[in-house]
Amino acid sequence: MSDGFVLHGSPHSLPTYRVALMLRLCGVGFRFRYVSFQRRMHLTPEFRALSRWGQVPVLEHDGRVLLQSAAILEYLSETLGRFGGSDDVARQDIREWLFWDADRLYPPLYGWYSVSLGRRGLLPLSFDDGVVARWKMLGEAALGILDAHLADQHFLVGAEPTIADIASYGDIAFAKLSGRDPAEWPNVAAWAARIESLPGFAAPFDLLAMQDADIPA
Ligand SMILES: N[C@@H](CCC(=O)N[C@@H](CS)C(=O)NCC(=O)O)C(=O)O
Repeated sequence: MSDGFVLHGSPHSLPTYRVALMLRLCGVGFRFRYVSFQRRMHLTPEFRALSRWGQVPVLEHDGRVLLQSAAILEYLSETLGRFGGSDDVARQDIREWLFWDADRLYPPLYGWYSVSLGRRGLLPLSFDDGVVARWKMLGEAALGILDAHLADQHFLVGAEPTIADIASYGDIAFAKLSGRDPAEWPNVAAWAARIESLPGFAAPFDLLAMQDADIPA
């Protein structure tokens, strides 16, 4: 049962995972359409007609084509009435965390995953030592900020989980897949465990595989 949602992406794609996790935590099934980077499926005219920047994730719903994982999370929270924050002040805070994530946390942590994909030979990726060192420094600095914020908060905004948590949790899940232990940032590790205990939670490769699938609610 797809509930009318079609998600195009890859299990190796952190932003794809965010959207899949949101759907899963909302108890919504979806059709998954695997886009293989190795087979360069993201460059085909068919895919470019869907995704103006040739990027995943793409979510199709109700005749609409939605891009950019954070914007998709906002769309889903409005459409499904979940994880959107309790009032306007909370919604503004959530948006600020989403933009901070896109600016400071996601880029270096996804860099860590790209380095690990290259080292494992899963994609033809290699990076200068200077770039790797900069991602390490920026990622650790951003995790330090997250850890300080979470010292006296159970979730990023307010007392309940929101799409800000789901977006940033995706970064932590992929940092783990890159071999980094969030225990280095104890408040981040405790927060990640709270998200992992939400009903319906699934880790990236438990949720998505490298093939098309109907993912049940
Ligand atoms: N800011 C975007 C990032 C999307 C993104 O970087 N997607 C990558 C895979 S994770 C992609 O499609 N890369 C292919 C390309 O850029 O050519 C989002 O959050 O959706």
